[in-house]
Amino acid sequence: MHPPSRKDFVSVTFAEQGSGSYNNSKQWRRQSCWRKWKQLSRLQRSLILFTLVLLLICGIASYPTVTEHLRGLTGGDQETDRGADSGLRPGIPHVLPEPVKQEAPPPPEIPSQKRLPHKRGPPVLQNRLQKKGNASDTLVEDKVPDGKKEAEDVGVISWRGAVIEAEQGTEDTKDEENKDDLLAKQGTKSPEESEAGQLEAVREAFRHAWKGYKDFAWGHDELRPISKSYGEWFGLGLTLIDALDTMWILGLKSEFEEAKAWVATELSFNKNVDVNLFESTIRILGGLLSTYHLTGDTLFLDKAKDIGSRLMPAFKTPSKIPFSDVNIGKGTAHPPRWTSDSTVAEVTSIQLEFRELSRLTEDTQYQAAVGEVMTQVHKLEGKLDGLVPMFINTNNGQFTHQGIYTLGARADSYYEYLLKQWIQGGKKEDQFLEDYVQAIEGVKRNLLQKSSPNGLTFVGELSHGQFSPKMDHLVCFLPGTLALGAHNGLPADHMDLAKQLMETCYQMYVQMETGLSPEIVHFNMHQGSTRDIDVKLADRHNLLRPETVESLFYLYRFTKDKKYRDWGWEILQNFNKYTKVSSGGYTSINNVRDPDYPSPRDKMESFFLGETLKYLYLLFSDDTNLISLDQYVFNTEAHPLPIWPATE
Ligand code: DMJ
Repeated sequence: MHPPSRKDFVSVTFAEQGSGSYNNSKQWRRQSCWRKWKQLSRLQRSLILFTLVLLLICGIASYPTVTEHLRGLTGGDQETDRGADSGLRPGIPHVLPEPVKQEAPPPPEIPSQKRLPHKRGPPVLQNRLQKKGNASDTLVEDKVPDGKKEAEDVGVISWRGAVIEAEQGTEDTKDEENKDDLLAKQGTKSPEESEAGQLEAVREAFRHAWKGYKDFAWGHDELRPISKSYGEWFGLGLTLIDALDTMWILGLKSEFEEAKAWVATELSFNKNVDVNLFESTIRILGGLLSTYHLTGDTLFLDKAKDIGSRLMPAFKTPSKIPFSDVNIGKGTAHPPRWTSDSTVAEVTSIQLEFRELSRLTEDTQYQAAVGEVMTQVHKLEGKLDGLVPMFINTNNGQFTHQGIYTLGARADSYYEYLLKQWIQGGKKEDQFLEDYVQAIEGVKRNLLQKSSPNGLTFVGELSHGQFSPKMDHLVCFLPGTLALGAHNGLPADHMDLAKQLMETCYQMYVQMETGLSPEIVHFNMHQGSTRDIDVKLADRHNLLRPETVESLFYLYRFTKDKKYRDWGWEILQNFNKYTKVSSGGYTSINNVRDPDYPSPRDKMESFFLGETLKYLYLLFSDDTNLISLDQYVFNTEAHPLPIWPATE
């Protein structure tokens, strides 16, 4: 017998046999399983089905923890404070009725090297991050602890996100057990650096952030420092414009000049692009107006007039309550896709800027448009002791989604702008003052509580009569605003409250393992609690927000109490330690509770340069004439606008 040729063997005999026997055995197995199943008694079959259903339910029950964590890691693409940030929509109110929970016992301390990889986020996200990033740009620890090894197995780079210079080291050991000791200790901590050294440290931080923006995101909206790229929101050079007056105030002349050249030659608002009315007003219009005032350069005034007039179509609504979005190229405006509502804080926090534009241009249309909004909101039903709901309808001008009251996202700067419009206009417009004072009384009556065990004063939220001990970091603007009010003659107890809330906002930083505050905290109120502050998994991120250092600036200016400066210094050091990216820029992070892996989000918000670093600089400066609070009022994006002279 001749052996079969190689061709026959492979293509006919072996291949057919192979595939045939595979299919046959699969079919055979299926049939045999089915036969066995049919041979079982009804009881046996029911038992097996019951067990399977039980397993399925267990699986589903453990799922929310994972999804919650996922939500925290992914977030919205544009995370600001108005809800687009947290992916929230009016139909899903941000403040859900939340019963006061029984305090769970504190979780046992897990040594960092024993932490499970799931704490660092799902592998799919980690991989994506790693691919986008460049490992060579992040500091890799020499010795990788066990926990890190696990993380690397699923594709995580060992990231610290920080250039830690010797003099920037900070105490990161937190005495979790003894909060009394902790509070006492923190009050006595004092930096060694001189005023000049601290000012230079802020300048240095700015230069580092600017280097990242310049190298990888020049002319774009936001730097993505890990991936060395940029993100676009409006496509208008948002970070550059937001940072203009900061550079001026910090004395960074060459940086300012190159940015100014870009504004002169590249910045055009004649673009077919949808912008958010509030965000572009506070960052772009506000930034250009303040830079005009500081420099006297009409380039910035001309640009301010251009963007201001292009935003006006937003006010063409049946109620004159503006739409949230404007196409500045087409001159059309519209609400978000899913509703005809606007956010209350957004429509009531554009007034300082448009009022100033009217004063400068002697064109009353801007002031009239934003004044109409305030007049209507003043008269509306649906407030609780001066506290406003979070949404307002652009068709009928009424509040919607009523019954929820917060000083956080979607309502915060309404209160700030009541006081600041009164100050801007020379303290003559009594309606603003009345509404502000009434609202602060409303806060005291409805939202103010103390935590346990240390009695931290905090501002919670109210949802349909139910109190929630939840406080956004955004609320930390309030100590500064209260102090500003007291400085302008409002009752002394506003200052007392400012000081108490300032302490609380500081504790939101210092009680975290990184010394940086999470986005949202929950306070414990039950006697016997062992700690004051809890943080949910989804709320552990830090976006480099300014509110606490903003308030520290006001408190220091008015009291000269050194501790506020010391607290700001600690915060700056922790930004340097956990958010500074070696190739340039700072990044928001996902987890303020994990100093070993804060988990970079790969985004530097424009307000880090526009606000956070500016307020830190002003905090460390003893020159009270550097943006005197008797001559300027800061808009909600930290752009100083002049207080109008008494003669006007
Ligand atoms: C900034 O855009 C402004 O400070 C605004 O009022 C609140 N959100 C960010 C900073 O957190």
